[in-house]
Amino acid sequence: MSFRREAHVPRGGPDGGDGGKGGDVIIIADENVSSLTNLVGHKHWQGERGMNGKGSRSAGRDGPDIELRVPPGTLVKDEKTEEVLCDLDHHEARFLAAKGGRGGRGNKHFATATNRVPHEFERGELGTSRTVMLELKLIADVGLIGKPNAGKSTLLSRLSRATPEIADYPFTTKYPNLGVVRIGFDRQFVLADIPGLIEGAHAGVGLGHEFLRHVERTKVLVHLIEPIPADQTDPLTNYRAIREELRLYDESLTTRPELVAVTKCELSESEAVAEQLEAEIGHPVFRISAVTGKGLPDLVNRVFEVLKGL
Ligand SMILES: Nc1nc2c(ncn2[C@@H]2O[C@H](COP(=O)(O)OP(=O)(O)OP(=O)(O)O)[C@@H](O)[C@H]2O)c(=O)[nH]1
Ligand SMILES: [Mg+2]
Repeated sequence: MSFRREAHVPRGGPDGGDGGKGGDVIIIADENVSSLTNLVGHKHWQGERGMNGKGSRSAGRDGPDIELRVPPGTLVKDEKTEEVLCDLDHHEARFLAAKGGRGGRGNKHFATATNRVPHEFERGELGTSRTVMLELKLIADVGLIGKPNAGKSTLLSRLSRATPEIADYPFTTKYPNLGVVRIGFDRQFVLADIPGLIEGAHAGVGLGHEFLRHVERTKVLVHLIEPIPADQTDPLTNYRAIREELRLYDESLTTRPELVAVTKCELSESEAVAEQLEAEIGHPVFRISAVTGKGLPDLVNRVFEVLKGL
């Protein structure tokens, strides 16, 4: 509340300016951020307070907003109900996590014909506060799928700078790994190594169920088939089993573009397996070897073409 007081201006009238708005807390997806680690350890984020209004009709400055930058693919969930409040799925997507309070109005707003000396003014509102959970879902262009031990992690490590764990036993990979596959100077795609899928994965068996969610978010699938599985299973049966898991989990996954590759093709048995698969699915199957590097450029180029065509 303020009144204009100045020499030679009798009864200058009310001139209390408005208070500034409090700063918001905004969560923004930014493709230059690759993980949530920079938010770990810091639990409270508060927009700055707006400044008070002053005399001479001067309004208080708004408090600056706080912007939390997170990788695209971050889900904002309600802490209690775990309801998804926002899916920040693309660069620059924004979510207003907590709104700063509105500034109060100064007494100049309260002048009327009958009340020319208003002593009324408003106090600023309190801002809102909210507790949210941030969860990063990966967004890869291409997902590597297949039975455990098919050679998925090895392939990812050959094609990108990712360093997933590799071993000659099933279920080596417990969490998806991401790698950027570069072709020449200016073309690239993001490849995800997804933990091995087994029968019943759609219903939660093995590690599969949780990771079928990640498969769902990829645009192209590369299905790897091991020619001589250590568990003596039949490669063709394995191929069909994975396709069936995809179908049971989500029918729409069966129409997602899929490239099929027989791995470990430096082993002599692999050619017969590739031919059988081609007969079954009616289109060419890649023969690749992460050991010799054979077939890798062909596969990568084809993946890139399919992505470009989408
Ligand atoms: N001979 C040969 N062995 C390979 C090739 N690629 C992978 N392997 C071997 O196959 C085994 C399994 O490879 P991984 O890359 O761990 O298989 P994965 O599909 O990621 O397996 P999970 O993570 O358990 O699902 C390892 O012993 C690899 O060394 C290949 O091209 N030729
Ligand atoms: Mg693996």
